[in-house]
Amino acid sequence: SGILLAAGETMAMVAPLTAEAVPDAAAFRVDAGGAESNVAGHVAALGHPARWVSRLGDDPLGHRVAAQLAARGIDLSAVVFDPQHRTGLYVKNPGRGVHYYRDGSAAAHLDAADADAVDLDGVAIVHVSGITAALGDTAPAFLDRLVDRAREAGIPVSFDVNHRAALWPAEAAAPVLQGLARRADIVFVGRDEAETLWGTATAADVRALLPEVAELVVKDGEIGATVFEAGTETFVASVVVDVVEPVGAGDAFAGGYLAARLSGAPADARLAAGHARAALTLQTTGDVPDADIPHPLPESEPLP
Ligand code: KDG
Repeated sequence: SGILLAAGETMAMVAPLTAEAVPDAAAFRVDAGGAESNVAGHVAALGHPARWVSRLGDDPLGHRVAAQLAARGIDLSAVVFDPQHRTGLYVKNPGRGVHYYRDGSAAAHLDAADADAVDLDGVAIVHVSGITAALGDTAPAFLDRLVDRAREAGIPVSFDVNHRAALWPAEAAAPVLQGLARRADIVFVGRDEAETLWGTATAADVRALLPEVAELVVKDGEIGATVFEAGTETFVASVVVDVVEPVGAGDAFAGGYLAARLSGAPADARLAAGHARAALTLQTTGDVPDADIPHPLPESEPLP
């Protein structure tokens, strides 16, 4: 099958353990949170080799993020610890959005030379996202160079559009994210996300906008997802669950889908695998399913 290589920023994520608001919550988890490493974690959990490439600050949160990702079975051998810049942080306020503390982070200093240093031997899929295109001055060049190198090596590029409105407005993001999608072989985009960016209403409209993408996956939340490939169109309905907190579900979907693709599964099985991972992730305030968190929280004990 080969390695899934994912690249992009991962931050320390602070989230209430239950779906309470941050000002009121009694207990929190501090885990690793980043779209691309989330995908790598799902792929690893499903039994495929996954590597994550990025920079972390050489600080306690950076080392915690690394430990958490390693415990998910992700290969971190290519991660650089940057002594000059901090690990980014993000705070999840369940049902109310996310707050970033990431300006000038170590990962925002990824650059084209970092992309040149990436070892693509044995890599079957390179997975990136539009978040990197919105980070700092040099990270967009990292993303561009990595996509170019994968294409030159004949390695399929998987691109999750991942427009983050807190990083850049839709008007600025729309042409950049469309251009990146055009250069990818596999594209994940939300139907509503595409509507915000490009004004498309239906999955078929998104297909009409991106006809050259070999494998275009349009996700429509709790309804289902459609993959367009080789003149065919396959729709599979989402799994119905009680949603605790939605952030991370898109990455879970991509991870499940890509793991199934590495196994050679057909379109309907790829979509079903995506929905299955998303369903698990929707049931936690974390970015990934609780079962994948290395340190189960002990029952509280009184002080001696
Ligand atoms: O998809 C989940 C991500 O949004 C989360 O992990 C944080 O990477 C992140 C980002 O930039 O929003």
